[in-house]
Amino acid sequence: MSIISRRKLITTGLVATAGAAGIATAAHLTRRYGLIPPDSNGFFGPGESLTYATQRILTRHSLAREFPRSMISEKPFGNEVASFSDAFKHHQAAGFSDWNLWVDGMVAHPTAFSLSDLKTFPTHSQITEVACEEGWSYVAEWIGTPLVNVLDAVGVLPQARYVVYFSIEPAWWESIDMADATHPQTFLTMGMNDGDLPVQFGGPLRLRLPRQLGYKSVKYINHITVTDSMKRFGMGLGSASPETGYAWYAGI
Ligand SMILES: Nc1nc2c(c(=O)[nH]1)N[C@H]1C(S)=C(S)[C@@H](COP(=O)(O)O)O[C@H]1N2
Ligand SMILES: [Mo]
Repeated sequence: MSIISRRKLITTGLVATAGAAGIATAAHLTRRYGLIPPDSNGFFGPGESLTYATQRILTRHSLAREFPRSMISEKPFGNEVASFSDAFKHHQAAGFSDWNLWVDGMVAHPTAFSLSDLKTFPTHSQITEVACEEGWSYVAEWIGTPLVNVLDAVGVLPQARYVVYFSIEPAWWESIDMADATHPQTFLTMGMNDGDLPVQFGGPLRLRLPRQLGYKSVKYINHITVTDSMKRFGMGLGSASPETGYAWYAGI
């Protein structure tokens, strides 16, 4: 069967089973095609699997909306961070000259990148929206390098399935599948609106993921791990979010 007709079949199957009686069948289908989110056994169960699988099949390569420069929000809303850890304050006092991004796990060459190392990668910019699950949003220009460039530099092993990213602030960690990790709009961001990325917005380093809700765009990134399973991380549900009732996959 060709890829197209198989994809059509899966899609039709998923849509047809999305009705009242279909959730169990949908869960079965998603399992059969390996499209199971790490939190499929969590709070929302089969509903999450259905959302994730349907979006993966229908919109795997689609781009988040990009805006004209005139639409950049004049007063972007940066979530307040109540208090920073001493570790973060140390880096801040040093102007982030000693900030490192450790990249390890299922990679050929585990590497620690300084911010100036990261700035040697090709720089791109995107004008996209941050949308919080609580209902507010803003548009900004984000400047950085697509994550895929860094992944290519360290050599991701073929069995890799997820990229896990950690903030220096320990409560915040997330993961994404390889489709999102290698997506051209998934950025390691160091600049915003033509300047350095302000601390309030995640500086010195933030992962921007415009195809998912704001909470997946974790601030103060200092560690990335590539893995084939999310079972070993936290409660095994894919990220910190499902541990507090939010979906691992937050596609928009
Ligand atoms: N490290 C860290 N990353 C974070 C958060 C946070 O509190 N700490 N908040 C998240 C949430 S819930 C949202 S909606 C966005 C908010 O982005 P903003 O502060 O640029 O508006 O950042 C996300 N990333
Ligand atoms: Mo949020």
